[in-house]
Amino acid sequence: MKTYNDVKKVVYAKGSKDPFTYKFYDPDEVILGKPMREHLKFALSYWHTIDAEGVDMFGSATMDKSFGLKDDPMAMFRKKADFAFELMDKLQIDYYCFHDVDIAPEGATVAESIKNFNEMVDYIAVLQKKHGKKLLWNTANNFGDKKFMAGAATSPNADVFAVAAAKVKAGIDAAIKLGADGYVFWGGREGYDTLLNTDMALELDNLGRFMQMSRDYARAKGFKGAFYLEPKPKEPTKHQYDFDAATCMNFIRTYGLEGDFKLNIEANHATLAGHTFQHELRVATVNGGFGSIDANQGDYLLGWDTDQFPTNVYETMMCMYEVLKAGGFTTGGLNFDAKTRRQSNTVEDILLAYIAGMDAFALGLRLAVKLIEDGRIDEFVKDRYASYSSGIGKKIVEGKTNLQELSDYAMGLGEIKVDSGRQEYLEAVINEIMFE
Ligand code: XUL
Ligand code: CO
Repeated sequence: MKTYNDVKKVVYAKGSKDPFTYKFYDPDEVILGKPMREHLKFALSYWHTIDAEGVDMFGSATMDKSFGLKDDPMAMFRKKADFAFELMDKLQIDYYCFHDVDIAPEGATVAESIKNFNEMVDYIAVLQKKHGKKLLWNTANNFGDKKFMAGAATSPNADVFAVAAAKVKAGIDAAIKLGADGYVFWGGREGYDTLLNTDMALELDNLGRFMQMSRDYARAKGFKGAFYLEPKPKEPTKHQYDFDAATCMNFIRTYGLEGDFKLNIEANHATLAGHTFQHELRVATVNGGFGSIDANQGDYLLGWDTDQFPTNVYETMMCMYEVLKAGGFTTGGLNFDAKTRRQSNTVEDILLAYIAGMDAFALGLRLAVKLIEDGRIDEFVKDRYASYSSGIGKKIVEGKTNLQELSDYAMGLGEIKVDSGRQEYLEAVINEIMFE
């Protein structure tokens, strides 16, 4: 097999046996009037790709991403940034995403950390321009440090709330400087482990205030991008306030954040919440919250967030079906919130993992288009609700009837026959589309 250095650029080569080629992703191929790269808007996740070294609960690092520069953290993070942009070039990835702590070393104080962060933002701004890349979104890691053990905006300690605010302010300043399309809030420890020590009402209101202040600051400074809440039901806290898409939409409305806030839906978070990925995307769309996606997959036999590269084509197809139905991405995209397995510990594995994920989504897009063009599924759903297009059904959806009229109408009905849902037939249609 080739080595990392042998691979200059991963290109589309249908049918090739070279592992370092795309078999389904042809970035400039136009599908439904748009190049694939614009449909898919792939992003590299800095934390998994550039920083994570394979540490797990039971064992130490299996990869070394320090470039031999552990003694000079700023130099190390500059090298990491060079590596990130080199990887994006090789993989033809146009976007990237990061947390503040992913791109710069933390200092002894908050002020020192933010100084390091700002310095690295300037460094990345130059690279971004040179390589022609864009920041899909950034965010603050307000969950890793021990001061965040009881939450950030939902911490019982107001000083922690202030530190979290300072980090988000610096992140928004960076988003503006780098021209980010979005800014993400994932409430890593915004939740609780036991209600015995928790004032839920105050915590939720504080979280709402935190989002309002962030939005107001960003808009006043001219940030035009989208804000996203990223739902996740648990891990690290037992119960997170951003549980799932429906819960987040309720939060957005309760605190008057509509219009500014949408959702960043992650596949593995959906399944942790007991939903399918497709369900979470549909809930986001029907509530006006479709925004961006963290592309990965979990393991149905494991109960945690394994953040695997997505290779399940059924899932990527149904995801892209939802994306197309939602009108495609505007500010959002597909961020690979995914890491190579602990045993896939070479630099070549990073390329192979992205290739696998990108090809799975390219295939998903091609199949979703086929599904839509085939039309049988959409037609079936349309017919299934035909009773709402005329007569009493039409009156119901147009709000032109009432309980009395409906009752009078129902009294005149004889036996009612509800048509078959035809689930098995529809599932067979999907197999036909996928494998014919
Ligand atoms: C954690 C997770 C985060 C967010 C950003 O499960 O998904 O990486 O995407 O903080
Ligand atoms: Co995520």
